Amino acid sequence: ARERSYAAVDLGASSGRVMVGRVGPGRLELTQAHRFPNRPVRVPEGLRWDVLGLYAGVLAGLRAAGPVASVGIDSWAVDYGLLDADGALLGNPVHYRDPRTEGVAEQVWATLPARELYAATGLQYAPFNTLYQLAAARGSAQLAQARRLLLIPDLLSYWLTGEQGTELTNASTTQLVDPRTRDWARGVAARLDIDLGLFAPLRRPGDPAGLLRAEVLEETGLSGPVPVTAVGSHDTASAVAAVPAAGERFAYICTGTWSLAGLELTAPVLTEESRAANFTNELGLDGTVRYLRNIMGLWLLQECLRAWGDPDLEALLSAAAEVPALRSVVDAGDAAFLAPGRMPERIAEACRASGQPVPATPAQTTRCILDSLALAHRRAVADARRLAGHPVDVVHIVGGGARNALLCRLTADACGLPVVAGPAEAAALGNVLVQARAQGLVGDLADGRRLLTRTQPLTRYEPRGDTSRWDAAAARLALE
Ligand code: LFR
Repeated sequence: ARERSYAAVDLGASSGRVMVGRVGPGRLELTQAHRFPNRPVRVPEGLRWDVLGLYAGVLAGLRAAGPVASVGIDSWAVDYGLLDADGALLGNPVHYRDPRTEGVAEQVWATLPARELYAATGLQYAPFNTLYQLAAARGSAQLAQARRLLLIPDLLSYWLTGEQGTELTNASTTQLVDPRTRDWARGVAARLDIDLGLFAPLRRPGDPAGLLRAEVLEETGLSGPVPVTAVGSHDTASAVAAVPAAGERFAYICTGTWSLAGLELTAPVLTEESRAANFTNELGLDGTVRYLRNIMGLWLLQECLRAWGDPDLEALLSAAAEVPALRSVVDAGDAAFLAPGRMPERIAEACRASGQPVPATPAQTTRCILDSLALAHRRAVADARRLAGHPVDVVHIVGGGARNALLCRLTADACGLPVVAGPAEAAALGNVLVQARAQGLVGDLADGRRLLTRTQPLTRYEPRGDTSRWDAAAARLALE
């Protein structure tokens, strides 16, 4: 039987990992080769990614992975490194939570109204879309010197191979791509005076992205040639590719630092109503559109844990399960929670401002966060269904939050729909599947999903009770 191993580099906002996926007929097995922290660093000029540290982690991971038939890289979206005319990195990539984009969108909209921008790109408003980051950087010494812009996975891929490209699923998060043509939105770039020549040519998931350089082979102990394959390099694109769904009547929630909740569609929804609901049309595999909304996600809890000095999570979640349900909820979609710091206080303030009981203990705050996330999940799934006119029978939760039984159970209850939880390592699995497919070991998206269903442990949560309590809680936030 033909079996091969693939290295999936998956970089998240708080950690990176190199996973090894073993693929063969009826077989898909993932093991972790290496995991390393991703710690953003605050320097006088702002919040930055330690991208050299990440690259070092990738090299260490490839060494630990051992012989592989190919390497694929995915990471969070929108951020980039700038290269000078010699191909050298100019400065540390800016973190999307850096406040430099505050108020920038309004300036952009003065030139290109938000409605037109949405109609042309289908991208939700987020202050950190690459488009706004570039507008914020306008006039900076660094941008003036830049000859090339590479999104984070493309930058690492360049360092591994010496070859440059712009992978499409991640490019779609720049707000410079037209989701109908799946090509650059040249009109948008021209109106905003953004030089598309900064970007390397587009690549599609499955395209070859070069071979590991000789120095990389030496440093990792691998023997070449080892190809790098473009995957869905946006982690959410890889995660959606690994949603173990059958058919089309499903919604998904990719959970981690963010919750990305929505649908897989075959065409973008570019209506004004969709813009008002802040739904995005990011690009997925095989001509699909990831129609979804960004919800603050477990970031709210991660930031609280950091503030509380990292207490034991399991104990905290059991205590949170005992706290009465829906005592107080916050709007987990609110961009007010974007910046790091003082999270327990900010949540308390939001509860006070909406006239609800103020959570007083970590368990109460945790319960407030999980109830609020479930409520935001429910709202996103309901809005997506309505706006896209797409039926949903089941909600898939993939990513790290699939391990959080309380969150999955509350989401099932809030949605009034069954939740299928897993796989937790969806992004890495989607990454592996695209590489295996490029080498003919698996078939199309549906084939990969069948393989996932057969090989990955999944947990099903049936909704309990009716959703009226959730309707009442939503009413408190005056969002529905
Ligand atoms: C999730 C994610 C989201 C994107 C956010 C910022 O990891 O990629 O899809 O909106 O990070 O890049």
